[in-house]
Parts: sequence; structure tokens; C-alpha cells
Amino acid sequence: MPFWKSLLNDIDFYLVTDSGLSRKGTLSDVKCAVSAGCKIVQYREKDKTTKEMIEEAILIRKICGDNAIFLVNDRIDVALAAGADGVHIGQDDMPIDLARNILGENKIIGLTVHNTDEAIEAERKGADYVGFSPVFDTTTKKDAGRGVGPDRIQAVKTIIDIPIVAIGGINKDNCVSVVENGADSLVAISAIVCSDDVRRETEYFIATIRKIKQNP
Ligand code: 3NM
Repeated sequence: MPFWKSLLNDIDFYLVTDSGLSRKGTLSDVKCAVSAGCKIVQYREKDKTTKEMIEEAILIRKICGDNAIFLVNDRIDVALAAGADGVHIGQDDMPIDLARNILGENKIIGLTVHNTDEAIEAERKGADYVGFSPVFDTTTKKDAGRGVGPDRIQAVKTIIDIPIVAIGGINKDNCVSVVENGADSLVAISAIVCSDDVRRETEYFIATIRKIKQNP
């Protein structure tokens, strides 16, 4: 059984890399987050060549080891070349059933969804988790659209059984509402990679999320 099968149901804080925003670089961010206890890392890179991405992804694979699930955003080729545990794809990327044909049953596929219909479809087609977005307004992804508000997570939570990862405009001030509304995990890109202490911020998010899950 792949090591991630049990980890995926136990993720709190989810790191997504962003080399454009990062203060100390992607590899430093991954090292700090994993050493702080982050159990899932997504390599999201828009500005590098395929060769550069594969080289960096191989290093991230090593940092994650068996302590953190390692996924690649969009790029199934890079994920396979680097021995990642799977991919995260969007609604306009490769259809999930075709991605599954390429990756097989032992890899994770996460899919971004924006509403309950897309969430039901994602689970039906075999997604291992959904990324629900955008919860709040964000400037990190220019075409993300307006935030829908954390209460919309509740509707998704009641209709699917796979984990829900919330994303979009999440920070230390609003993360409690995200988990209280049913998110299993959350991404906070700028709140983490723009900080001068990624380890400390990751620890804060993990502790906050766990506290709410333990005392719902
Ligand atoms: N995807 P921040 S929003 C990568 O809506 C990404 O699908 C989104 O960054 C979506 O935490 C987003 O800094 C960026 O707001 C989230």
C-alpha cells in the first residue's frame, strides 16, 4: 500500500509552492514546511523549463521522503519523471479519467472544484481529494475570480466523502472560519511563502487547524 493512503485523511496544512512570491526560494520553503510537520506539498511552478522543473521536483521528492505526500500541479510528465505521489489538476486541465489512465490507481489525483456539482463529479470520477476555490479574494492567482465565502464549504462537505482542501485568500486571520465550515485542510500560499519564517508560520497553521478539529 502506498504510504500516502493513510496520510491523505490526516492532512492539516497543505503547502503549495510559488517561486515568484517566495522570499527564500521553493526548496527552502518545502524544507521548512515539512520540518514543521506539513504532510502534503504541491509543486506549482509556472516560470521554469520542463528540465528545470524535473530537477527541482526530484529534490522536493527527496525532502518529502515518506514524511509528506508530494504532488505536482498540472504536469503529469513532471510528476512521473520525479517520482511524485500524484498531481493536482484544474477543471481546464487533462480530464481526470485520462489522467487516471496515465497515472494508475496508486497515484493521487486532486481536482480543483468551485461548486457542489463539480465536487460530486470529481468524486464520481475518482478524485482522491478536491481543492475548493476560491474561498476568499486572492491576488496570487489572477484569474481565480471572487471569493465565495467559507460557508460554501459546508455544502460541499455534506455531499462528498473525499477530503476538502480550501484555497484562495486564506491567512492567519480567516483560517479558523475555513476549518469551522468543514475544510479538512487548507492552503495559504502568500501567507506562508511571503513570510520571513516559513517554519513558524506553518507550525501556527497546523496547530490552529488541529485545535479546531479536536474541539469542533
Ligand atoms: N488556485 P493565496 S487561488 C493556486 O482559485 C490558487 O483555484 C486558486 O494563493 C483557485 O493563498 C490560488 O496567496 C492562489 O491566496 C492562492
